[in-house]
Amino acid sequence: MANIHIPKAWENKSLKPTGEETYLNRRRLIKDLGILSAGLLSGSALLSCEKEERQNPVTVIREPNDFIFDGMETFYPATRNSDFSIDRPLSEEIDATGYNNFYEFNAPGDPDIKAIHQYVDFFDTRDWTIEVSGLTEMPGTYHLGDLIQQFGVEERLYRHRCVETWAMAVPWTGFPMSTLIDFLQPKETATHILMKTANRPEEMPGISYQTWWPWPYTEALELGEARNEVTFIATGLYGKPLLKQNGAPIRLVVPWKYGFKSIKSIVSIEFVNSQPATFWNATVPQEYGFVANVDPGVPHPRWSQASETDISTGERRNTLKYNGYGEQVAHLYE
Ligand SMILES: Nc1nc2c(c(=O)[nH]1)N[C@H]1C(S)=C(S)[C@@H](COP(=O)(O)O)O[C@H]1N2
Ligand SMILES: [Mo]
Repeated sequence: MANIHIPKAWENKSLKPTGEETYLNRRRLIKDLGILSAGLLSGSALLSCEKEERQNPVTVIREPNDFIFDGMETFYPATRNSDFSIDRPLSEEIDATGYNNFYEFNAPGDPDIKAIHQYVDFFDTRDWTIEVSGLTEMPGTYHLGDLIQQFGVEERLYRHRCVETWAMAVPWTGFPMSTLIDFLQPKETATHILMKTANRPEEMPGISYQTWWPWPYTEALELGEARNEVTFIATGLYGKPLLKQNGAPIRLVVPWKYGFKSIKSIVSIEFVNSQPATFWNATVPQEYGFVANVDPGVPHPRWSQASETDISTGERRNTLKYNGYGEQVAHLYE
């Protein structure tokens, strides 16, 4: 491997555009949703600060994932757990994998920050490990393959609601977070679980130019929330290992909270004894609370949260309190 220059994602101009039609459809959808993404955070103003001439390769990546461990493919597709079905049709796979939010891969000069799949090629998800530390009986470095082999995986259908008001419904594959927590045996003094995303400017173009954000991306849950039956660790989507734009190879899924809580590409887990600082909450606390439960009755300071737009159908529908998971989670907040 020595002496091989690996070009950064934004240096690679040789990729050929494919999937133009999908791209055009998506552009139309994005236009419909335009006001939302344009208004996302003060970041949109900052985004224009460094413009760079580049051709965007237009690809929707649906190829198999990078190697994670021998035999990974035998875990997909997984058996569906019928306790977690939903009231609405699933989003199209091409929309859930082509319309994303992942700030680490926002690219300089790209006005369309949803087409994350264009910038993920150099993100290396092979041989993934997770470092576990803090108030736990089981600190150490765990190989993702070992965790999947130990816990097994199942499929669950979940709604997803982004704080920017777009929404989808998708089949995740993975294991309950409670299974992982039971295995890691937090000490009695632990109150929260803190997670961090990979911080690799060489592979993630968004990190190297958005220097104003407090990388790495971090998120946290109170332990009762983390142990709730709904809280899921996803390693797959649509019956296949996760694609990079969706947070490969392992991410959190907390569907009763706004999407930013569902941290992607997790490299570390720490058990702590107080509410930790998290990426969006620390940066823009007046707009992004720590708890961040989906609530149509509580508007974002800059827009209503009463309704949402489906990324596949463009349908506008009313947002449900706790995104429809009240039966399972409301007791946590009483
Ligand atoms: N590390 C990291 N995780 C992240 C984000 C991010 O920018 N970085 N975006 C969040 C937001 S705002 C949403 S809505 C979801 C989007 O997940 P999806 O792209 O798989 O739909 O990922 C969340 N997880
Ligand atoms: Mo989001």
